[in-house]
Amino acid sequence: MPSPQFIQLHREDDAALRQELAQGLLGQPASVSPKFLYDALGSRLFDAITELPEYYPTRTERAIFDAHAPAMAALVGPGRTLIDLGAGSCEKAARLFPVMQPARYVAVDISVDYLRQALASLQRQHPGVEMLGVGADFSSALELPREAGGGERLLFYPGSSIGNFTPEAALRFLRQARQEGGAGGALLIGVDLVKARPVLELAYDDPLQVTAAFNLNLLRRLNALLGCDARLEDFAHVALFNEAASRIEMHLQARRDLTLHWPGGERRLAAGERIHTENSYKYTVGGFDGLLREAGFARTTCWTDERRWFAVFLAS
Ligand code: AVJ
Repeated sequence: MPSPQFIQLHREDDAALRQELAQGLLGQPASVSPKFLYDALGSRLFDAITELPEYYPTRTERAIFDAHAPAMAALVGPGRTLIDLGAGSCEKAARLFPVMQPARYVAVDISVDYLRQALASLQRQHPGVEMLGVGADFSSALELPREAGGGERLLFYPGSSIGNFTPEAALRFLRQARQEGGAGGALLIGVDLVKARPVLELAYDDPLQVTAAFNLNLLRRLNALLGCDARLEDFAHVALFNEAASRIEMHLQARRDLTLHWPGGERRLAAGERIHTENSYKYTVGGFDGLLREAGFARTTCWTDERRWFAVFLAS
């Protein structure tokens, strides 16, 4: 019985994380990186978000894969090294295995610990596929370890995670993806599309308030990591579609004048002032196709759902 291998690349230490958090809080406007949303509780809250009727991206993307995976596989061909960026539970990639028939599976996520269980059970179901778990943060730079191996690579980046990048950073990321793919490499990527404001805003401000809890959880992380004294009841969840920038923005808005304190610093917030916590960019099919070409991909194919709410691109 083969068993998956694991490696953890350089991990940011606590001092660096504290420094990053303090710098964000002192910014104008104050901000906290969305990467801090995903501790154990935050990851569970995100999983709950994907079950909400208002949060359409996950199920729309799944329907696109269910309908078109055979066509995608026909273009990609079997025997690839499938590199899953932000693998989490590995569930999305696992659904592609029967039709894509990869020779190797490399699951990358921030924490290698999160990958151990998922990969071990996936290995039992697919003993013929070589598996590797990589702990790495590719939010600033996409660099795969040598152990990821050669062979024809298929980079898999579902879920519209690319939406967290500014378009400039997204272009940089896509260029790196093209380089990491090498000659004959391909990228399979999910992208959320521009649509009517009420649909977008409800997806990020649901009536059950799960997204509000997901956002407010950042304050618990600030308190735990930075030793901050934020009170969750002092903040309101705000999600709005910034049409000019084509992005959903999430903020934590102060309900009253207050001051956040932490060892070595403080930040005053007036009532109504916000901490910017996330951007989720929305693309048009033409706009994202242009970005892929600018990044050096010569061939692109795109599949969408009937309402054209979400798109999956295959680029090579
Ligand atoms: C995981 C970045 C794709 O932007 O839709 C969901 C995160 N934030 N609800 C997204 C998120 C609020 C999600 N991504």
